[in-house]
Amino acid sequence: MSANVTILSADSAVETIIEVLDEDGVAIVRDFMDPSLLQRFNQEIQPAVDAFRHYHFGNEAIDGFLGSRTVRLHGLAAHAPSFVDIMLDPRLLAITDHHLLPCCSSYLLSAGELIEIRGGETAQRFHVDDGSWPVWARKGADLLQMNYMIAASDFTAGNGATLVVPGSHRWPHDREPESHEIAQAIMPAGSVAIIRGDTQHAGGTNTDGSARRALSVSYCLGWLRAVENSYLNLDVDLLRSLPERAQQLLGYDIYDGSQDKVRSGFLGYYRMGSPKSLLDS
Ligand SMILES: O=C(O)CCC(=O)C(=O)O
Ligand SMILES: [Fe+2]
Repeated sequence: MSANVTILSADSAVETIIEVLDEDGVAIVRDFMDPSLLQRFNQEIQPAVDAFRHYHFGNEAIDGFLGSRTVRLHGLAAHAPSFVDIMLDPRLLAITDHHLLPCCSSYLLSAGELIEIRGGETAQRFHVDDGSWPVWARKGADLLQMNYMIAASDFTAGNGATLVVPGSHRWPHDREPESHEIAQAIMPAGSVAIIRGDTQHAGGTNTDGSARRALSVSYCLGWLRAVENSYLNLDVDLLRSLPERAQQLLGYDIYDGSQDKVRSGFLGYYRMGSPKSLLDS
């Protein structure tokens, strides 16, 4: 491992962050999270972390990817109200607007995922998160998603800090990284590693036994099926209590493809109207 990730300070302009992402496909911003908001998130989510039980698909490809010593939680808005404030962070949305709005009229929360890597976990295979959808490897395919890996605890070399491959967003889809091309997102709690959907990365190996907690917030093009099934993870009464922008990001709005660069259709009808009407009733 000898590559480096550019580390920016919290007062960096969104334009500066975007320049680094254009160049490297990945950037770290330190002190990104307000410490009291992060503390609130960690406290609110703890009971769900304690109650976590592994789900076994019985398929090595997916069980290995998710990790046998890794806690993963979805449905975060149901467990931690502070998650909603985090997913609405104007800086996250501004960076996501820049990357995804050229390819869709609106985007969705793809997943809000707590990823806590514990002692003995081994590294994930290198992958791109755009690889969730089969179109990603097609020549000229759009960027499909953006991932914000927020360090909810310190990310260290020994506890499984995310491995990233700067510049790999420009690579052919089947190129594998050599060790000198790999960097590790070592960063204190409160930082964020911003990873384009087409940049290679992997969860690291936890050799020292201290838990590495990430809050991964990802957004995908609005015409894709989101990775997390928020319709089932969150109940409608909770949705009714959220700000309208959060409702839209969680899928409670019609997708209007008539605004897209390549005109497309309307997606996500509820009773031949917008799912917003379910929240109003
Ligand atoms: O936990 C990490 O550092 C990376 C996880 C990841 O990339 C994934 O699950 O897609
Ligand atoms: Fe990933």
